[in-house]
Amino acid sequence: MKKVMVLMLVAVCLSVFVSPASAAYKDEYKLDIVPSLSTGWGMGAQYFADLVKERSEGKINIKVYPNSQLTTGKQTNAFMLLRNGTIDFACQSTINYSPQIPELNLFALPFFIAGQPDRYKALDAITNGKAGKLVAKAIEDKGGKFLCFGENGFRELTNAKKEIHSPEDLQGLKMRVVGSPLFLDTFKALGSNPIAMPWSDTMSALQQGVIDGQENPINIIYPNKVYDYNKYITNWHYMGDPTMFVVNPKVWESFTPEDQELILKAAKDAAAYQIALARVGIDENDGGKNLEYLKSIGKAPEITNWNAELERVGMVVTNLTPEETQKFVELTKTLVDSWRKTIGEELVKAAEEDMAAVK
Ligand code: X2X
Repeated sequence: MKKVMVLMLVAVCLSVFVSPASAAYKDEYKLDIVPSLSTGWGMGAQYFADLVKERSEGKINIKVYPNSQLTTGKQTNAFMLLRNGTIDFACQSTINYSPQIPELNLFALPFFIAGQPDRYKALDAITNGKAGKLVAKAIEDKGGKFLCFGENGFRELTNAKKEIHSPEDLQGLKMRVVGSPLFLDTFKALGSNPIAMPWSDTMSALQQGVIDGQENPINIIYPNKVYDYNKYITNWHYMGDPTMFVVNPKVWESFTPEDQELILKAAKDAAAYQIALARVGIDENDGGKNLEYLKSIGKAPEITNWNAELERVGMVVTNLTPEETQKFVELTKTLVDSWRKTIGEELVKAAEEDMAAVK
């Protein structure tokens, strides 16, 4: 009799644990992003959440928390919070995870990708190539489930004081950068006065004149109306800034294989959208393919020529000549060499090979 009772108890316990995984799904999964929902980054993240909800028929509900709400403004702590489960999902910039995952500094090496004949082809070669696999592995080794790369965009320079054509023009300017050491090194090497600051404080710092300028992709600059305080933009494309769709590994394991597949597919679709948004009207060599793609998914953008639009809202747009760019490259060469070691020779070499293969 006692044995039967024990067996029955075991059966009851098991039924609780072995019940369909979906029963254990959370009511809401929190997804972390740094900027607002009106940026290309934010729109891509929201599209991901929408696709997952729609395709899972409401079973998986991801909520996008913009403006670094989940990290209370401390965007460079974001990976730790994903790892410890405070954050379930993220669409994050490699820059913000780089303090914990040094390999991610690869993308921020100044002029490493921009120095290639076609910077977009070069970036794709890395994210889809050997280097991209090594980066994904570095994230997984540190405790994040990697899904795919999206895109924030190539980062450009804005300021309130003057047109920047050369490092001399940057001398002494107070430039806001992300709190990641490579950015401080780069902006010091160029002769400016870099100030590390979260994005959430940047617009008010620009407004108050605490800083003269900042660097970000046009996709962040425009929706935040940086042009209200910074009249000048220099398109120097000095680093490519991919985003990464990632999940807390325990959360990932809690999904059925079918739902994992659904989520991965949605992340890839959302990433394709985010990448096209980061490039349309900016990539001068895309032959119209980004616009075509956005039209094909019913998401044609309003603005298809960004330089013209930035001028329309009052900015002075400076496009550097190759000779002008070269001066910035020369001043950052030594730091690129020293950062190669921090990032890892194997990874940097893999990226160079990936890029060389598409030249
Ligand atoms: O802080 C920034 O500059 C931003 C919004 O681009 C990132 O999160 C890397």
